[in-house]
Amino acid sequence: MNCRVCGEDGVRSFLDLGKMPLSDGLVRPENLLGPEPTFALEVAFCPGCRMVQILEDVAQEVLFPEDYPYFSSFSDQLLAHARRHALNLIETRSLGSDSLVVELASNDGYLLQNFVEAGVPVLGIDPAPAQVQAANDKGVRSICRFFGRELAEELLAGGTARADVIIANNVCAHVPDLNGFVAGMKALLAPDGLITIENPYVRDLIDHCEFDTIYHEHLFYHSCSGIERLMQRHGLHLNHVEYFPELHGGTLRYHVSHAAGRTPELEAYLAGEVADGVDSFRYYEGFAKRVEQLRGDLLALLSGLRAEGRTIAAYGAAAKGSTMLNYIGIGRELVSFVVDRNTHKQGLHMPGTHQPILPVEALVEQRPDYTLILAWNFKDEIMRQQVAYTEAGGRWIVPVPHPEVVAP
Ligand code: DWN
Ligand code: ZN
Repeated sequence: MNCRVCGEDGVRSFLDLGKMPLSDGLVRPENLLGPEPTFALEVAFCPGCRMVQILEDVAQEVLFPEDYPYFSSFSDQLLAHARRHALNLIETRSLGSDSLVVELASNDGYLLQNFVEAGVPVLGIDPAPAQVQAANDKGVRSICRFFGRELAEELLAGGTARADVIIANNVCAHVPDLNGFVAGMKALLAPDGLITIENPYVRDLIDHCEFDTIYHEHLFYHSCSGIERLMQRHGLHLNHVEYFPELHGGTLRYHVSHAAGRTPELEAYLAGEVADGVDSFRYYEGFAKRVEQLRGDLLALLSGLRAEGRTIAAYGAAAKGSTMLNYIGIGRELVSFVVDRNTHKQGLHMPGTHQPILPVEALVEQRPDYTLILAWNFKDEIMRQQVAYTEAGGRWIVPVPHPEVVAP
């Protein structure tokens, strides 16, 4: 296959998860017996531009349907992280009433609301109607569109000013035409503007065996080496990088602008990736074996508990949770239900394995002996919330980097 970014044909596969259902394709009760589409899920490395990417294409309209269930505001940790970023940008970029901040994949206004509060004009862009409605309801001006070169040109032609700040969190993994997306950012960015891009760090995915973060929504898995080449391709420059180990299993925030220049932090990350081979295939080639080991270990742990007559539930109807349940083969005979705080997900069923998604209160009401944390990236926030469950004798299982029962 040719690389999605640079077009070279040297792309090399390093993990094949087989045919998987769509991770956010939660199933309505009335559809449980109906057909459920599955798609090949295989991930590869491009030696040309260093981009890690999946090989299968699923139409954006299928991945992000009208009832796309993900709302960012259901995580306190994420809301706090977003607020810190917004307040820091307002101060360091001297943003005010004559500025413009644009967020791509702005979801329900979870981040832009902080700029609105400070009187800084914003524009949110997101293709999910319910999330855009929720954003506008809270006073965050948002439009329901997929972003790309065309929309950038349309906005500029329609009189939108070039943006002082463009924020793109957890979206540069999701866009098939990544080149068009970056070209759109370049066109929309003011001459002295700043782009900040946040994505889970592919190095953490490999180092901590976070294979479940691989699903069809995530076409790309980013590194400094890949992002720098991608930006150079469009006449932009990667200038700086920040690391957030607690966010989504390890997240990098990339700082990009029209101006050249690298901070010492970025130099260190780039040098580290070369020194450890993150920019070459050898870093990825042993990963499949480690995923198989995790699969065996988790199945043995869960099956052993069930053989002892223990009951097991799961926490977090996360997209990664679907990959975990379906790839490991965790059916309802092992894990009977999943709880989630997101009211849009409650009453639906997990893709493929079909566990019902219940309100979080079910943990205390039904008191499963163990609960597998599928949203392990928020495990501390979740365990802090659910003290009543552990005080009643409940125990947590965390699946990555190694499946284990963790003390509360
Ligand atoms: O790119 C993406 C990644 C970064 O985040 C998108 N695919 C959306 C999302 O993927 P995900 O669905 O795997 O993400 P989360 O945010 O890890 O999912 C957490 C789930 O857990 C959500 O359904 C909300 C739920 N939750 C909860 O029930 N109680 C979360 C928290 C923090 C809680 O306290
Ligand atoms: Zn490439």
